[in-house]
Amino acid sequence: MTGQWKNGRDVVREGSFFRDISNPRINHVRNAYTGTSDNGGVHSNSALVSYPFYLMYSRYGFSRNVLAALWYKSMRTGRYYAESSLQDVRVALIRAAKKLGMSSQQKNNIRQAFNDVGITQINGNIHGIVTDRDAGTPIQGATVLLTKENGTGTRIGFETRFDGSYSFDVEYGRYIVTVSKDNYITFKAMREIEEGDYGDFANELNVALVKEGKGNISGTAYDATTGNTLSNVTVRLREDWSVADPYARTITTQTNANGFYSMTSVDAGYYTIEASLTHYADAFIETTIAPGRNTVNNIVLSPETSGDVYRVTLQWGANPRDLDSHLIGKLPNGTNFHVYYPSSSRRVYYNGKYVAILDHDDTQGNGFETTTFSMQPGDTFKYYVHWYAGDGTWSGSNAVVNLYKGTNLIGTYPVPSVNQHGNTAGRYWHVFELTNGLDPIVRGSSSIRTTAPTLD
Ligand SMILES: [Ca+2]
Repeated sequence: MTGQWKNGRDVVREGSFFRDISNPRINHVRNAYTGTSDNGGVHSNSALVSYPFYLMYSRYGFSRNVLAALWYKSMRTGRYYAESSLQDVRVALIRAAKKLGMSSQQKNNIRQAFNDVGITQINGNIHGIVTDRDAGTPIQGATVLLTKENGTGTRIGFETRFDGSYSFDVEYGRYIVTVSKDNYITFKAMREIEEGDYGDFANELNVALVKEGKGNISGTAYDATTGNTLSNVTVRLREDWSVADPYARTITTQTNANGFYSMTSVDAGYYTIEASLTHYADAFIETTIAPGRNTVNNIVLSPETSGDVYRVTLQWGANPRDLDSHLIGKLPNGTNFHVYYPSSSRRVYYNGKYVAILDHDDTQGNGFETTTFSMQPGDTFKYYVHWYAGDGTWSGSNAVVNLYKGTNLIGTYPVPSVNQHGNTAGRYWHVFELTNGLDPIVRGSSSIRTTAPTLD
């Protein structure tokens, strides 16, 4: 590409071309073709997507190679379908830039190129329910505030509704979410909201407020695959949920020879547990210490694996007694596999190599289950959790699923906020489906249903 931006110049007569990408007739949404010919002018209106490419090159200093990588990535990870809008392209490119590790400046330049043609930003959504941790009842009239993390202003407030719910549509950014209410300790968490975080991508943050007092926290650290306890794990309790505050109060301890740690008489509040041990992926757990109670947070650490191995861990609280991990997919010969607890179904091999192994399962409360698997390009696997037995509710299970690729944590899925027993709400938690490629595409459809997912 040496400044040649004329589409089709080699296939039509000398000196002619179809469209000049550097100077298209349709260069802004306001002069888009809106008639019915050519299926709504798909060819001439396509300039609204190709012109930002040119602007990123000519106006915002992206190299052609970077743009090629960006567009390619967006095609692989974007949510494109027949009804995709121009804004979906913008959202897909920003998501791709994020996956490529581009800087904020580069992402802003992408946004600017789309603004230049009139494809403006769309908001993302965050919503949740605020409850009293002790009583489990919704809190009406709690103040939920969203403040841009860099402190440059955007500050949006909301009072929770009668059912404790709140919902915001906000522009992209990293936000500090605070939830306050008289007589309760103020809650604080960092959440990143990206453009187009709607539907399956919407952010859910449920908050159970506690009152002042002292509580204890304890737990045991385990190897995710062997189930053995781990000693000398560094366990750091850090104030607030995932807020990058260098002045946050921290308390640090280590697990003993039995893998056990405990901290007593800790101020009630909201904390992030950061656990680390050499040759294991770091683990992060957002937790709450309630006054007069002992909070149990076991720590499940995933041993290092090679970069193309996936591992999924499921952890849950005292109730229900027994949740089960299920992984389904197709083998290269077209037959289906299903990896779960029966001894004959714990391992699947293909051509002498393993596809998936249920490394660890539990049948009692405060358990964890681990499945390790490898995928071929283009494979799609689905992961779900079955409520096998026990009391309580889905929300009260405190279940969380973590997905690793190598030592990178690529997804965390808290259980959906369904305040019902599995018998009432459904016994199947559809957690995610994963399509393997240069970049894995994970859809966190996360919902409770009455039937298990099936393979297409
Ligand atoms: Ca189980």
